[in-house]
Amino acid sequence: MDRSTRFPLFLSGTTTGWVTKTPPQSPPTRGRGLTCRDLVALIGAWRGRRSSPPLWGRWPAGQRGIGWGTVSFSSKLLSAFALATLTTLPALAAPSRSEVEAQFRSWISRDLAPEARKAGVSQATIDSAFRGIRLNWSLPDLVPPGTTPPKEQDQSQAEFSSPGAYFSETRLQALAATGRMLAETHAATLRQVERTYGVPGAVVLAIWGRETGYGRAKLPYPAIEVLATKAFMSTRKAMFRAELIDALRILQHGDVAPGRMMGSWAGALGQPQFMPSSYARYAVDFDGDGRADIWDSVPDTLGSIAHYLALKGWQRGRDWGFEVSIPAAVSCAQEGPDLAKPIAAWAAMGIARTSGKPFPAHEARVEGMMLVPAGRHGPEFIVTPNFYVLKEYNNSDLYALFIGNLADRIAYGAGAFDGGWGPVGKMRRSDVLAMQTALQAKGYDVGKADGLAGFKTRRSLGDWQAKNGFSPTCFPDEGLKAKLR
Ligand SMILES: [Ca+2]
Repeated sequence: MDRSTRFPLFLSGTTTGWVTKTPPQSPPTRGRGLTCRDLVALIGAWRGRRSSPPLWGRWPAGQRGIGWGTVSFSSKLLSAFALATLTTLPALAAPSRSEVEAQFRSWISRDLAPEARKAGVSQATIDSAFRGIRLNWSLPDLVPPGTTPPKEQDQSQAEFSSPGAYFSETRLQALAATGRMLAETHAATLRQVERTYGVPGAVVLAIWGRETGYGRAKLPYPAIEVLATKAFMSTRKAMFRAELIDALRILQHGDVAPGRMMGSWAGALGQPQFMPSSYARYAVDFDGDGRADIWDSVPDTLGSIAHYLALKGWQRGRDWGFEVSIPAAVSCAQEGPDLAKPIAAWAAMGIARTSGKPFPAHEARVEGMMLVPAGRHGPEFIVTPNFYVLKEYNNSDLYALFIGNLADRIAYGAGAFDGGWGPVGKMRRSDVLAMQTALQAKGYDVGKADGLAGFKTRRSLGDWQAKNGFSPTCFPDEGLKAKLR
């Protein structure tokens, strides 16, 4: 799968609000088992005498809601049916909000509570968790009883633009200034975090800054309110039900009081924005008070972010990547984690750092990957496997680059990338999708054809350009749209 396309990369709104964006831990991470690397990291954590809450593992997702997608009628049949019922039956009104609230109370006691008790949550914890909790009708993607789920929004007419908008210089400079200050304030903790988990303090700070403005952003909602509303009536009930049970287990464990368990509109918790299932695996008590408190403890927040990256495979001692300049004679169609080479081999092709410094000797010996997020229209990189670990926090090339750049600003006083983000013309996602479909018809692998330009789409475009006598740019643009059919 073309991993870089799983989340939209070019939404213009992604740089606004810290806690209103897509949560970093997507459902696919939920079921991941414990690997050898996890065990090594766990042992490392234990050796560092940092207690970790029990690895609860995966809780059965519970009964799934009705699969809306599996019910299909031909529109003719449907309208015939509708006509027949309209003439014979009185219209059924959807229940009122107060009726739905009553159904919600009954669902908590009769449906959810028994499952929570089976998961080890006491009735007293359930009662205190739901005290004063009502449905939050302002959340997105709700499907109240008696209504039909909204149609999936057609994204094809959305604008497809250059990734440059993601890297707001004003915002990056502000985050870097605060980050450098906090690097001094928390220097001792950050040193200990790096010793324990192998993740540089600047990288941990960068994620903390990106997610919640170093804990200064107000977390808008009680987590139980969001998770319960979504488990009761949303387009993804089963996923949120499992997250809600995990959240109740956090309360049962005593790590946080119900009133302090605040999160985002999507149910992501605390300063690192962990979903409850991620909290269960990755949150740590780094200040040693017996509770993994990612709401009010800075050491627990920093330790938990680093622990997350360590278990996802962060390689101690390695950088995230380097901005480079790729000579015109070297094809840009060599991207992807599946085309890794020793960094010395990339250097031998004439690829050099834009800073003018050589690649560090210990990096030159080991593998790196080409990354051209905007093809020849933007900055170019050789990244290390740690870049893909950053993407585990939020599956987007641009997110990982944002974190890497912010970390470099905090650690070394670096600035913006040297390469500018060039214009790619005015296009819509449907235009990119048309190019992807054309490439697929010619036998190229574009990953998921979704109107976004992940690395497989970029390199297949580059290969097609080279084969047809064009100089490869490895990125969709207006000029290519006309040529590639
Ligand atoms: Ca603690």
